Amino acid sequence: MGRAFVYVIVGGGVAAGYAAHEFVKRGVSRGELCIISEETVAPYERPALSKGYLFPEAPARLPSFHCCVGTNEERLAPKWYKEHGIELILGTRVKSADVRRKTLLTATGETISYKYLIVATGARALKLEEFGLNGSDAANVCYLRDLADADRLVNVMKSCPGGNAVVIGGGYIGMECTASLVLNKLNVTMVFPEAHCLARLFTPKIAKYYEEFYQSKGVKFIKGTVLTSFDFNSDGKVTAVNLRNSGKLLVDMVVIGIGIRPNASLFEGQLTMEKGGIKVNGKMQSSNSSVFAVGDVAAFPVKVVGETRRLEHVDSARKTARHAVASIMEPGKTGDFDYLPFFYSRVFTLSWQFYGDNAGEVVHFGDFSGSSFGAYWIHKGHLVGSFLEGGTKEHYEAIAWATRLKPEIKDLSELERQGFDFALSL
Ligand code: FAD
Ligand code: NAD
Ligand code: ISD
Repeated sequence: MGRAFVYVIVGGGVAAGYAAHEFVKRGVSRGELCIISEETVAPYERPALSKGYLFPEAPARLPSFHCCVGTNEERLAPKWYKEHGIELILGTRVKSADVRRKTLLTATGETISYKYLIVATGARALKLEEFGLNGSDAANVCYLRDLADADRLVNVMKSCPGGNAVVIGGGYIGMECTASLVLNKLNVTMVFPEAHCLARLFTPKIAKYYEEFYQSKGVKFIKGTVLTSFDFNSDGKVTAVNLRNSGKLLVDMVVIGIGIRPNASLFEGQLTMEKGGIKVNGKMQSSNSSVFAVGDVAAFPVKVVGETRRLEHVDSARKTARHAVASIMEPGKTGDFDYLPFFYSRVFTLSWQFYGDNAGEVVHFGDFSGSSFGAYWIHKGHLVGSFLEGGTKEHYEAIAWATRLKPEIKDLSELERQGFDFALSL
């Protein structure tokens, strides 16, 4: 049994939702497009899962955060796909792909063929077992990647009000989940191997600000160590977390955020890979001309840094998806993707944005004892990255613009003296 479509998107997350929106904007015909997703719901804004979804009061729930509300555009509820003749095949995993024959085989045994394929399979959370530990299946151990994980996290939080939570990992999931756990009145200890939180991006000075803010909310930090094992009770629940050279912590629940792996295995040996993902060109086209890759799974040329990168952030998922559709539907009019990396986070009352690349020397500016401060990164004599906490929309636009311009910086102390005004002056 089989069906044939002109366009198939495998994966039903953020990138799939924005790609579908772009297909409709560009005039896809009824019956031409299908999305196959392992998830049982239509594409939604994944960032909501570690923020509004975990609020103790009036939490966000679907259908309120289907794509594309994250960019203040229309909300694509399941009805929207039906109205536009887009086949949404949900709760269905693609188990193999044959790019030579242009076919996908689903776990339900259906063969789906395509003329153009967009791979939007995102990534999966790394499990403890991949580091030689066990306990991921315990009832009070949580990960956070999809809606099912978020529901589980909510239930576990509710099962131990006022209890002790340990968060393993000092990255994005660790920081955002810790804030949500505190709002839900858990006592949280964060454990991570690095010297400070969000080491992928933050400088020690920036990290110190957030760590002190978190400490003011009661969060404890145990840094420079890793989990070595769990203690379990007779029900298989985790009762304690054992740390390397840092003792034991009694716990009611554990949240793990130790990074991701792109879901690229369907195409290994068939498409060229780079940075753990599918390598694409500036049109988001892979080494097979009928296959495009977008979002977390795609390694694409980031012109502004002169490198191929795989970005794990929502803005890049949205824009790579739109660009792939433009490349497919209007190849003559679509140039190479020219993207300025953009990351952001919101925790407690704090909110920051980052643009560009965090390479080279750093110049901090603003009031680190107040509520608005930032940093510039200067590489090979040019400003290549900018960070700002507590800005307005106009302030963020100013640092984005300054970063995009890559101005020459001759004097770091003069840049430090001008601080944020430098971005405003361009
Ligand atoms: P995903 O959104 O992960 O979608 C992948 C889809 O593919 C899923 O539906 C999955 O089920 C499906 N799939 C995978 N394999 C198969 C298969 N074989 N068959 C069928 N379907 C398959 N970024 C930010 O910039 N800011 C934020 O605040 C932010 N918050 C986040 C909060 C959380 C909790 C998480 C997990 C991520 C967050 N991110 C954030 C990152 C951002 O959500 C991702 O970069 C983005 O979702 C990537 O989009 P994607 O479509 O590539 O992958
Ligand atoms: P991450 O890469 O941001 O952080 C992983 C963290 O895991 C590291 O900082 C480190 O502290 C820790 N770690 C690594 N190995 C470890 C080990 N052996 N033991 C203990 N800790 C270890 O990944 P994440 O926080 O898991 O986030 C998952 C994905 O979700 C990422 O792609 C991230 O970009 C995305 N996300 C983004 C946002 C945002 O942009 N605001 C928010 C949430 C999630
Ligand atoms: O980009 C985002 C983000 O941070 C969210 O929480 O999209 C979602 C939506 O705004 C939630 O409705």
